[in-house]
Amino acid sequence: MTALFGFELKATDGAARTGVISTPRGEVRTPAFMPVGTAATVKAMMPESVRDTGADILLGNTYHLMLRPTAERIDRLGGLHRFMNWERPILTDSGGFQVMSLAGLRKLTEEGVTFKSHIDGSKHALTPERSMEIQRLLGSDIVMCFDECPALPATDEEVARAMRLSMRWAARSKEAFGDRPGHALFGIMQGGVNQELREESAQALKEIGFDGYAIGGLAVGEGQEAMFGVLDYAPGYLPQDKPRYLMGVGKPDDIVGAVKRGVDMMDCVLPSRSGRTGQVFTRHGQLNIKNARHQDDPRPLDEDCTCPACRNYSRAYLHHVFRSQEIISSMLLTWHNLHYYQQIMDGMRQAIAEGRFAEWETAFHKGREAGDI
Ligand code: PRF
Ligand code: ZN
Repeated sequence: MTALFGFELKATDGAARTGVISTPRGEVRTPAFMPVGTAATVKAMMPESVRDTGADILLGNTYHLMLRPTAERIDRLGGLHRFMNWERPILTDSGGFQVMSLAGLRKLTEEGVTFKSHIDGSKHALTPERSMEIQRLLGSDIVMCFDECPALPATDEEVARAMRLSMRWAARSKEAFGDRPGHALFGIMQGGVNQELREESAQALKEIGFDGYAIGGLAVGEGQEAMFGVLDYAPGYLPQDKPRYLMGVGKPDDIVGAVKRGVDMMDCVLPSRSGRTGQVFTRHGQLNIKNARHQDDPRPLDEDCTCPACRNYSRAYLHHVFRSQEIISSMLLTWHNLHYYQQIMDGMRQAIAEGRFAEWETAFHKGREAGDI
């Protein structure tokens, strides 16, 4: 029988890897960037447009969808893929991280977490078992373990306690997930910036055994240098033959640095959220379209970009629609940012396959030297 879920490593270049994740809903080329579709939509984008930017997979959120419209309703309507008209793979986060960052009045116990909805204040509970059930009802292709990501600043004791709780929850997540051919369950490493705790966490996850392994607990305020410090060793604690997913990262240079250190998948709201606040990422650097210096500028955001915003519109137009709070502003800027992120991923995949990642990285940094453009 052919494997319903699999990962094939195609090439490595230093620690960087390129490969393909296979699922019944299609392939995911790695390194992969997953646009965030929190509330069953990548905000301001049609799903077919998201696909046109080059995305193979989206991220959805247990926390948001369980509150509204509820997992049971999505299940009755045929699952998340049909509900949001995205038939390709979907990875869902497990909810714990969003509870800690968004919900009101939280209470954490060995069993799980109870909290109040940020939408209407209603009371809810999440446990590893309930998170697995919700992600099953959604029809998620890649399910994440239920974990606790401690908020910074945290002591080593606090980070160790959260990591060990997350490892017990990982075992319960695996038990509750059961055997679901065609669906994958990823473990999540915790341990902050402490190398011993990271190693202990990786060991615990490998003993349980997962289809892929995430690195959680980073990009929570420790800074890029500290994050890269952890990524210098953490991917090496994880199995070579399984995908590695760095959660919630990041800026373009974070993504490139993570791939260089052996990460295969990432997600971040930055390209889509920035599109709505006027922040634009290009190969030549960043700009904010609301800045007055764009108001008479007939040039596109990026002369070399093939996205619809760059092919058909001037900076002057984009400045105007942003200032006028026209909906097309969010649409065009989000499209451009997602397209740029996918271009970075494509460039890295090709460079790794051809053994020229270092040269690609040098050119990437050189292109951005101008800073604000
Ligand atoms: N755990 C989960 N989701 C996450 C994180 C985590 O540690 C992070 C940390 N950057 C983002 N999203 N479950
Ligand atoms: Zn563009």
